[in-house]
Amino acid sequence: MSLLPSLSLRLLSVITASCSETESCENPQKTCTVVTCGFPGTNGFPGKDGRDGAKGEKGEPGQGIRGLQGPPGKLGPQGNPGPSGLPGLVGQKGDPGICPDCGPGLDLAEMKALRSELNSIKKLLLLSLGKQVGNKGFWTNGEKMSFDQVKALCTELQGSVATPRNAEENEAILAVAKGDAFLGITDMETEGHFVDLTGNKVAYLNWNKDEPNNTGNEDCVMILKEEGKWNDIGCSVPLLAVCEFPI
Ligand code: MFB
Ligand code: CA
Repeated sequence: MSLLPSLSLRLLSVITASCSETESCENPQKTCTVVTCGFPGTNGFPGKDGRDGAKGEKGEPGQGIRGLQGPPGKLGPQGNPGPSGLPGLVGQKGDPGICPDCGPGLDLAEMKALRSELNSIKKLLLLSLGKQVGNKGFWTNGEKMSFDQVKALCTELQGSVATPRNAEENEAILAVAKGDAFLGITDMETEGHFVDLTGNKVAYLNWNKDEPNNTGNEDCVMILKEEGKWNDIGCSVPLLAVCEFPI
């Protein structure tokens, strides 16, 4: 069936009267346009699908039945060790030790007697090998070593590096050492501020002429064998060890 007749009915007919070639179209009365409309056409064919629209808002959670709980997942990696626990309670007192060769333990009186005997032996050794001034004994092993080694030796023997508090003690140290020896005095903490090994400023000083001069950074103190005068000296210079002990 031709579409032409319906189309011709529906076609817009536009009749445009226009001026003849001999007349000017400048005169608006001479031209006009007439438009008549036909009946609306039928819907055309569906167009091609449009592009996807913008993503919509998130919907409300579904009202469906909650699924059953799945099986437990696989075992995770081992965690880090936790913090140490609180210290336990003090245990009960143990039974007295058993020493097959020991006699019965020493009682207090026996302990005191033993300590007194030990002190006597110490005093005897010091007097025979060293010098006593007041309640102090001075002793040397006759070996030269660094200042740190002298400190370690005297500490191990439960004494300390010889530190003269007066001229009499200074003379006794010189008599024991019979050579250049370290004293228990340094200015390691504060240059020029000489203190004993407990950090207390020393009151008695016996510097040699033009000493201390800190030649090449001297933080230790030696007693000079000639007159027992003092010189500041490097702590690693090997000098005689002299220890002092309470008597
Ligand atoms: C200096 C003394 C220094 C060294 C050096 C050999 O005295 O101050 O500590 O002992 O002699 C001149
Ligand atoms: Ca010096």
